[in-house]
Amino acid sequence: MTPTRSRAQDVPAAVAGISAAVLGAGLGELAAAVIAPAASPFAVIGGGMIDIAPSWAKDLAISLFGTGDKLALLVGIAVLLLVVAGAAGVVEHRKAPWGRVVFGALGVVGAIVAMTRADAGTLSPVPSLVAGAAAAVVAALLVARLRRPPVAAAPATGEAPAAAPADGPTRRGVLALSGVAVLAGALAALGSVALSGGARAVTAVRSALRLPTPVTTTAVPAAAELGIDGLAPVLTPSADFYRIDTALVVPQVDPATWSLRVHGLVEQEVVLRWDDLVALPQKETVATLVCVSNGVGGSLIGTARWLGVPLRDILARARPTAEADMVLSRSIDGFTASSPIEALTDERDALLAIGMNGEPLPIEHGFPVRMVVPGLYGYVSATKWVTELEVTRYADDEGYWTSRGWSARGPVKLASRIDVPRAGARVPVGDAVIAGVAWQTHVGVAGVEVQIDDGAWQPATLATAISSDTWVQWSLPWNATGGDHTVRCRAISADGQTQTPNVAAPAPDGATGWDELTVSVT
Ligand SMILES: Nc1nc2c(c(=O)[nH]1)N[C@H]1C(S)=C(S)[C@@H](COP(=O)(O)O)O[C@H]1N2
Ligand SMILES: [Mo]
Repeated sequence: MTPTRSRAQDVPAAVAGISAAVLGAGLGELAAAVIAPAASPFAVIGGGMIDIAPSWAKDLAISLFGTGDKLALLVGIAVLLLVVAGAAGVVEHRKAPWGRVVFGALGVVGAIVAMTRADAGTLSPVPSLVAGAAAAVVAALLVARLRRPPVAAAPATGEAPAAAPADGPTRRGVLALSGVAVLAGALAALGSVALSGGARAVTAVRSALRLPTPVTTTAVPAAAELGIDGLAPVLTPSADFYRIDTALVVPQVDPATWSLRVHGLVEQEVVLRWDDLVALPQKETVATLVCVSNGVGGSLIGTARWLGVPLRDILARARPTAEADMVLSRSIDGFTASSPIEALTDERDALLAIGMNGEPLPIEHGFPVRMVVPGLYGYVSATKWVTELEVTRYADDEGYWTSRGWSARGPVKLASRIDVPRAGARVPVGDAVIAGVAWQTHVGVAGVEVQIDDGAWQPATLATAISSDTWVQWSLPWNATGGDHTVRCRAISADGQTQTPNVAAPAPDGATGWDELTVSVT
């Protein structure tokens, strides 16, 4: 080992590797923003990781970070990348050109993943290749400088060059250049944000849209809202509506280019464009959407007004054949959901929705078109950014989550939640109220019972239900006595079932068990 490659230079070599990675990543994001927004290196690597991650890892991510799971993933990828980049810098210094090779290989892996994404185009590999190549070149240049003897110390004779002192001008020069690379990378990343033109264009199209007037609407009775402080409002504002999907970058779909293809086991293949869809008779309904990952007492549930065309009208045009028992809906980003065909063709308001709470669908909730099916968990029914309905059979195909171990059919289970008081709250002695929501969408809720400590189950008062497709609020007055109390609730469905106390995890087909909390009355 020559003295110039001593360990003393490991730190600047690692810094050089990290700054090369920052510059490469920034340039990769910038390239993506300009030529292929869906192929941002971070988005494709993260998307690939989401698709290959085992379900337990996803459950863990959702339980740890909730709807911040995607941000957590991106931060995790960034940290991992910086660690690998630091190591690659050291390797480049000790065993050139292997550090460069690591950066190049990362770029190639990103490019391959980008090409395998559902929304890949011809330019998809380019951003990752740009990132890898830029990082490799910058790392090589910076690390090579570390080996250069300081100009002033250049040997006059033919001896081996003297080692650069650990804090000599060479090291300082490399650190300064690394700083410049990091700054340039950060500027490129900022530029990529400013340039994400696709997102701005679709946002503008969405704001300019006028929704058609519905032919029928669902009334929301005033008595559906109990108006209790801390109780989830019966209609969830769009801004507060939970969001769950596998999309790291929200798909940007322009209605002008959107189309829906209905094919498979049908007598007549149908292609519907935006203008065709808005010309059809629209229905406005109110429905509760709930995620199969919603744990007991969880908040992955919301209720909205949805505007759209009944899916049975769309399917009727294609005339499914008798052997079909499933519709596999597909999103522009490759997500698929397997819905039982009867849930899309029976009397229920299963919608191909274009509106949410009186506005076009928010982009993250599926703009311009999504599905909403009362009675089924979102993962088997609520496809956002939907572009394809394939009429098929459960024996022949499966949805995104089914291939990852979740059940093929996902009817919503009977559940109830306590919103008031909050768990761990301090309640003053005297008149209090216990309140919450209960649901089994498309079945309906007939009652809710509350138990305090080991007392008798007491019937709560139900608010007026909007319909059997929505959750219902409930409340019970409580004369709170001093001390710690356990409060639990259970629902009774419109078909006479009592919510089971048996505890089940969300996987594979939805959580069960009673919601329970402890409050101290003082
Ligand atoms: N394209 C697409 N649609 C999707 C998903 C997805 O990952 N991608 N997730 C589904 C799941 S699991 C749920 S619970 C609902 C959530 O809809 P929301 O985000 O509008 O609340 O969307 C469904 N539709
Ligand atoms: Mo979900």
